[in-house]
Parts: sequence; C-alpha cells; structure tokens
Amino acid sequence: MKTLYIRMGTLLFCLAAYALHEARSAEAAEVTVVGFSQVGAESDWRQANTQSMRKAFSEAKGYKLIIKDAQQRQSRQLAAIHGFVDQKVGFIVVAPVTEDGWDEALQKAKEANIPVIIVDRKIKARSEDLYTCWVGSDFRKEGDEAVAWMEKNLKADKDLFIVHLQGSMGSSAQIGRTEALLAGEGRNPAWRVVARDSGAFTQAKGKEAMERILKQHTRIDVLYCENDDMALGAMEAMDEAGRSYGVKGDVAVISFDATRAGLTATLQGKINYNVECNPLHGPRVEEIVRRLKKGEVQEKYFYVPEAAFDAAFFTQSELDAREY
Ligand code: GZL
Repeated sequence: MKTLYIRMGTLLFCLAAYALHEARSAEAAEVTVVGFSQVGAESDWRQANTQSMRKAFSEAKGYKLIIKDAQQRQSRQLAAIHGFVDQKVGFIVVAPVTEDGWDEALQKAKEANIPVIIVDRKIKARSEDLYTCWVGSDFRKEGDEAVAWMEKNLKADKDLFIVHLQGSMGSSAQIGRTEALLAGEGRNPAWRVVARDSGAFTQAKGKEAMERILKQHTRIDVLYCENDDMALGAMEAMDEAGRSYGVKGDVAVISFDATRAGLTATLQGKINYNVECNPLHGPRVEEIVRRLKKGEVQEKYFYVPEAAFDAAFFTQSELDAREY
C-alpha cells in the first residue's frame, strides 16, 4: 500500500512539472520580438523617439525590442535589417536616415514574411508593398507652418536677410522643411537667403556652420534652422560672435522639433517660433503591431499630431505639461 502511495505521488509530481513546463513554454512563445533600426542618437528628438519605442515595446508587455543604432549611416541600417531577417524577428521597424536605397533589404524582409513598419522619415521604395505602413510627420506642413509665421510676423518693408541651416541632406525632414522655405522665397521677393548650409541635425555641426556664416555676413535678420539641436549650436556661435538673437535680438530664430531644450530656449525668448516634430511614435507603432498580430489591416500612412509654439505666448506651465 505504501508503495502505491509513493508511485501516485511521483506520478502527480511529474504531471505537475510537465504542466508547469508547458505553461512556461507557452508564456515564452508569447514574447514578440521586434527589431528596430534607428537612425542614431544625433539629437534630443532622436533620443525621445528611441525612449518612446523602448517604453512601448517593454518586456512587461510581452516584447523583446532589439535596437540597432546606425549612427546616421544607411549601410548600418541595411545590415541591421538583414540581421533581423536572419534572426527571424516577428516585426521590423525602420527609422530611415534617407529616402532612397531600401528596396533590396525590404525585399528580403518581404520574402521572409516579416512585416516592416517605417517610422519618422519617409522612403522612396519601388513599391509600397515593400512595407506594411508608415508612422511619422508631415515635414512640408511643418515648414509651411514656420514660413507662414515669418510672412505674418517678419514684415519685410525692405530686404529680409535669411540664413538657412539644413538637416541631414536627403532626409525627408530636411527635404520638406527646405521645400517650404523655397516656396516662401518664391512668394516673397524681399526675402534673400544669404547663406544655406547643413548642420546634419547636430548641435556641434550647427555651431560650426553658423561660425562660418557669421564670418561672412554682418547682417542677418532671420535664422531658419531645421531642428533645435542645430539652433542651440548656432546660438552658441552667435553668443561667441557677440550677435543678438531671439525676440529682442537682431536675428529672429525659427526652429523645429520643440524638444525640451528647444522649448526652454523659446520660453526664454531665444527662439521666436518653434514647430513641433512629434517623436512619440512608440504607442502608435505598438498598436499597429498588436493589430497585425490579430490579422487586422492597417492604414498605410499615419501622421502624428503636432503643434507650433510662439515665444510671445508660450508659458512655463505649457512646458511643464509636456512629455518630452
Ligand atoms: C524628424 C527627424 C529629425 C528631427 C531631428 O522627424 O527625422 O531627425 O527633426 C532628428 O532632430 O535628428
């Protein structure tokens, strides 16, 4: 009889152990692996964008997020995409550094039946079928917003001397914001762009570009700067050159991104007008992944909501209320 009890106990223990193993295996199987090819860490905007993705694709929510920082080099992004396919991830997210050159890598993901979500900047693919959907900003609209403010607030009764600091050349953020200024120049004969240079969206290169320009131009009325990091670098250069800027200065400063540092400068009156570029793509992309897992069809393009901030009206409480 005692032997029988021992055998029954052993059997029950084995059944319990098996059930536990199965439960853990099932739980492990539920982890969704997401490969994220990120441009880099060139700006506060980019850091906020990465943080938004980390928060949305957390382990607590059943994800394993693999982030590859390309340091603004497309070759590294293409290698990351190939690597994600080889790793057989469940989904690939790409924040493309520039618009061209993605077809071959996206074709490999398509052949492996891995959905690709493009975020932030846009790409020019030979077919829209090479990616599932896109989440990001309307960069031309951002630029038009800034140019409309210039037309309304910077009355050009005489020539308006403009310095244009562009972002990473070939990125849709740079293309859209530049197109808007070019269109504004076409509508306003009094506008004269006296210098145009790229600061690659970084503070260091924005400062270097502005230092070169300040040596060549004594009169500057407007700095049209395609992101906050370059604007902060340009401000350093103007400080060192003894040039005034902002609401009470000689040079009106227009910037993009509305990062915390950029909006702090706006609150201080150092930036006259700041057009938001919303980096918080994580929640929307995670919602898309959840829907795709359920086989739901996605809208191809999703534009994140964005605002603009005028130093004349922006308040500390507005700044305190912002997520990034
Ligand atoms: C815009 C994004 C740009 C930001 C820059 O969506 O691609 O890249 O404006 C960032 O700050 O470097």
